[in-house]
Amino acid sequence: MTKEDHVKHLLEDPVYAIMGNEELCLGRSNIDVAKGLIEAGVTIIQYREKHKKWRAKYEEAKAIANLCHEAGVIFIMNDSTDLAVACGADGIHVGQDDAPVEVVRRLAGPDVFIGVSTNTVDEMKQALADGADYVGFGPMFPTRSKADADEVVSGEAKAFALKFSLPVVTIGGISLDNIRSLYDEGFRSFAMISAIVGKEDMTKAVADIRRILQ
Ligand code: TZP
Ligand code: MG
Repeated sequence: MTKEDHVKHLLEDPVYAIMGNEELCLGRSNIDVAKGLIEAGVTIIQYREKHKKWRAKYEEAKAIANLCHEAGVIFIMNDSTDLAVACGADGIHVGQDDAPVEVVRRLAGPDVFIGVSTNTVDEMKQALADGADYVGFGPMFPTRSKADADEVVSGEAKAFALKFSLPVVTIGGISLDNIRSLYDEGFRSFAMISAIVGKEDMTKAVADIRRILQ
């Protein structure tokens, strides 16, 4: 699949699973979580590990990237361009304090898609101007999975996001109880940590999410 196919897929499959750190995954290892997500039919997986050393992240992310690619699943690396390139990630997701899109593009080349975390209208406009391929947008609701999360997005930013020209992946506090309301507002892509990898039965969690979006 090309970069364009990958980005298109973000809007075709609403479920974007983020792995979180292992403590958000009920003690399961990242590898086991990735296997479980693939078994659950998730097709977009982001590796987001804030605590381990580079070598440990590299070893497990490389293994997870291989599992994803064997299964035809899109693999996205959070934060680190070097890890993304080293593991053959399809996409890289950077925050406002990570490497700028232009630098990520220069290091990773033209075939990798780049997502940027945004919270405001200005950040979305900047991501577009910088050449991002999609934006993460949130938090939509309060979240306990990210200690330094921004304020919940404003109504103005939401209205802008719904008309934005780049794919918008919503994030932050999304659960079975509120995902349908976002869908009904017009959002089509939902990144989740606790609602998926924080559940004992990830297959059921993903199936429940898909059912509620039908
Ligand atoms: N970025 C903004 S909110 C958030 C991240 C990584 C945490 C999302 O986790 P959850 O458990 O889906 O609220
Ligand atoms: Mg980051």
